[in-house]
Amino acid sequence: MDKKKYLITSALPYANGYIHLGHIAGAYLPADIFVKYKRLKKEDVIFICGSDEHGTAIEISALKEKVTPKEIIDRYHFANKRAFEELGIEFDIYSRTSNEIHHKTSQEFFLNLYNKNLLIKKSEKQLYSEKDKKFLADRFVEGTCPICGYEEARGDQCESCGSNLSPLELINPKSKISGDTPVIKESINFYFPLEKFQKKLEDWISQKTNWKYNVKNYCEGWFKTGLKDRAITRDLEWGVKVPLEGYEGKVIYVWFEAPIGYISATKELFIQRGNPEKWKEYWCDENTKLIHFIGKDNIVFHALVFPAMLMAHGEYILPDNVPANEFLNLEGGKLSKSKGHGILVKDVVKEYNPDLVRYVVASNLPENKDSDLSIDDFKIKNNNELAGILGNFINRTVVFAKNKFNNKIPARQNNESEILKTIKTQADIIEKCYESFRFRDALNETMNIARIANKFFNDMEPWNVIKTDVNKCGEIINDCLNICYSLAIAIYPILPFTSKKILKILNETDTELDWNKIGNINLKENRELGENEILFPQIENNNTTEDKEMEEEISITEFQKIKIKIAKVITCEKIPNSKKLLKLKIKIGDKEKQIVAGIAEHYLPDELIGKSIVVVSNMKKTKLMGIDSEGMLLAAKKDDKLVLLSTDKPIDDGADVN
Ligand code: B3M
Ligand code: ZN
Repeated sequence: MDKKKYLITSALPYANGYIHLGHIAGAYLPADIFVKYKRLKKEDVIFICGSDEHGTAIEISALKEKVTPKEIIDRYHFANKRAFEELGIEFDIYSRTSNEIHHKTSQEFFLNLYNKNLLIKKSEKQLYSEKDKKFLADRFVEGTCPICGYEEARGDQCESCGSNLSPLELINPKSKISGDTPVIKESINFYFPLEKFQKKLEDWISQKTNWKYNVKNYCEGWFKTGLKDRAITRDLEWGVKVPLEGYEGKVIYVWFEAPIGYISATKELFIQRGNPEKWKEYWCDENTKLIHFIGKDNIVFHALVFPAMLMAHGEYILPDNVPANEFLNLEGGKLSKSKGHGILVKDVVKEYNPDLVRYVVASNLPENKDSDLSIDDFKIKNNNELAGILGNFINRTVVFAKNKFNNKIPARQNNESEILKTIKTQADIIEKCYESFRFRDALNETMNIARIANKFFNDMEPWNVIKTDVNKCGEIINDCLNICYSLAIAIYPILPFTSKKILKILNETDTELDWNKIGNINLKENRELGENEILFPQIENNNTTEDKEMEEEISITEFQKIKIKIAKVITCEKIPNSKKLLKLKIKIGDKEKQIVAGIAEHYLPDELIGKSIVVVSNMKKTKLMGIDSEGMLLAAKKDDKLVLLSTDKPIDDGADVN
């Protein structure tokens, strides 16, 4: 039999908002932890994600901001891609559903079902605006609620009385685009025959003995009510066009094409890797386990609708598991971007070590029920657990080796170690947690390695043993250092950045970690250790943003110390291995200087050559990535936007800015 493969997906976030910790807890961190664990187990695994860039929500955001949908999706796609990276979430690909390959793949999928006569055509009355020249989808109309009389009810729902509505029920409907009064017009749309698949789905899910209770239970609820056919095309502009003549002005419904995005992204990944046919080894091979990580609001699409689509298509595997999570609440209220009180990833990583963020979220994962995250958790978990237990063990071991064994790994007499055997058993326990998607338990059992290790250190009293038996003490410290290495492996799925730091402290050059080495004697004797580092500095108080925004006032003399001048860019180039930095040669009057600036994500080198910019010219020389920088350029920054300051009329370089 071929080796098992894993195809892991995380829900494709809509590219109309920033990723927050509620998203991370639902679909991204658990998936990343699982993938990292599988990579340590040397399994064949690919991890797929990308932006979901269609749907009315995106069109509405564009309308509100008076920009094109393209502008919206570009803004959030790149911002979210970066946020995931900053949190150490490593997809093999973070694609986008606006890519051509996705449009093609979705259209092929649609045609496959159409050609098998599986799709149902239905003509329905809809609101049409002559002025906007389009049918108005639910969210594009507003009118008076027929139930409560609220005047700004949406086409799908009245926000005042909560009633579900259809656009045709609204009294005095108006287009949200132009205010035009729409007329009723017939339109033909396609339906997917979900009802027909109920029996097949029920049989399939009944065999899934390892699915989470909440997911199965939810599906059973749907079966009880009875599955209904679903419209899979819409009268909209923005989206994947219906690939049939006579259906111009219609797109495939976003929830039909978005999950196909998992397939398109896999295709794209292997095109990038120069092996364009290899995606089939994942999608068309029964040895592949397809696992969808999602939040509970997406269960119906991943556990019922998409599997039914895959059954109808016939050439693809079905999901092996859909380990959906519940919701993560923040201080009692739901962490949702629509309510606007979530903690955004892009902000939280500026405040805290990304591993602390991963740890706090992982220990609060809403695996079986909604869970609650409190802001105090960052401080408490950092100080009491990460610093107090994990950091403490690494630090006391390394400091002991440094002070008493010349910063070297002391020799051992004996190749058996009881304590390492205990650690190995602990690894087996953690493995079972991962295999059954119990990540909170996995975290706790991982921390138990550090707890066991601290107890060992206390019980063995190396500080006393050294007085009478240096060799025995060396053996204890050798055990402890090997536990540090085991910890670097065991924590990697949850705390990848800290894992790397531990390897550096141990001066371990073999960074290719292997889960099966946990509890082994891995470290070479007598080798020198690296430099110690405090892994989790204590957090004293959670600074509130208000504190930070308090501006300190300065005097004119203080301001005059800063020399700001106009400079001309002579040359500009990227700095190898740096995403952010550009190296510029600038001319300020008769002086030339070199500066390094963190603007590579916003400007191409060629764009800058010849430009006049504003710089602080009397900065102390400093080094960035080993390169001298003798000044600082001025730029304005808000959220993810950065623009260079310039003058409104040309002026010679060297001019003073006061
Ligand atoms: N974009 C919904 C969401 O972000 C949707 C998921 C698509 S997964 C194929 O919650
Ligand atoms: Zn109402």
